[in-house]
Amino acid sequence: MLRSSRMIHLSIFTVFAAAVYEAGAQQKSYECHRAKTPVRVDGRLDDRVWKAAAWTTDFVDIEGSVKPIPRFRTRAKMLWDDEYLYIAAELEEPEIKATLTKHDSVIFHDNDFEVFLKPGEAPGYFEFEINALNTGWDLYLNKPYREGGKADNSWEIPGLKTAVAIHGTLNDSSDKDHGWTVEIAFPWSAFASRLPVAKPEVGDQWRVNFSRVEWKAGVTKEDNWVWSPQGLINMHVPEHWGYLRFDGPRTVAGGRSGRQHGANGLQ
Ligand SMILES: [Ca+2]
Ligand SMILES: [Ca+2]
Ligand SMILES: [Ca+2]
Repeated sequence: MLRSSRMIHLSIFTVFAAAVYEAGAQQKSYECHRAKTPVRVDGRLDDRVWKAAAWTTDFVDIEGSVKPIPRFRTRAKMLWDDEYLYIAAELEEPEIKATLTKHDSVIFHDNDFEVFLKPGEAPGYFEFEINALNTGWDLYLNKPYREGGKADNSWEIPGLKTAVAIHGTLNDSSDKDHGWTVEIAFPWSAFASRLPVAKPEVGDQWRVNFSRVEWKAGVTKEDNWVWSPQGLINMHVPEHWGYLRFDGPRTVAGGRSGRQHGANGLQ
């Protein structure tokens, strides 16, 4: 009895989520090129190899186009090589703030940047959150919460490299900041303690999404801005994430050498 009512509940949720999703969302995809040189993980996005990588589209509200465009611009880039999956993020922010300094804190209690990665068909996936103090929270979900999944904070990433650059002043509201930039290098060995994940090959495809939690003074509910809109206020629906497509090195064709994607950003 209990079990069937729970299943009905789940199927209602699924139908509801699908309907909302159709109304507000459109999945994104990103061609992730092999990096010709390693990324220097210092938080600054001025590496030559980043300049040749495309920006994602600007982040939108988690519910999609049914909600207003976010107040501040957020976008990301990805690269990969034999050692790492590299992620760069740029978060426009007039007042950069962060308080949490303990690893595996609930980082979204601060303004944050979040990465969600699902490497294969197995239901498990990985989440990483970071704040402007470069404090990280790595966790594994064996399946989505709505299916009874549990957060496993004991997932750790030996060899992880992260850095944040502050373009302005941190925790000083007397001025107006430009924003913060993030670099993350996930070693391919990061996932093996939970799922049999191998280094990808050209042509492989993972699911990925990025989220930014932004708090506004005097408002108790946070904003959630994401790359690939979820269609509902829930990041834990991996089937709504975007696609990460692993490609070879970026080739220059038709005299498009040095072509820039998007306006110059925070470096
Ligand atoms: Ca750098
Ligand atoms: Ca952890
Ligand atoms: Ca400031």
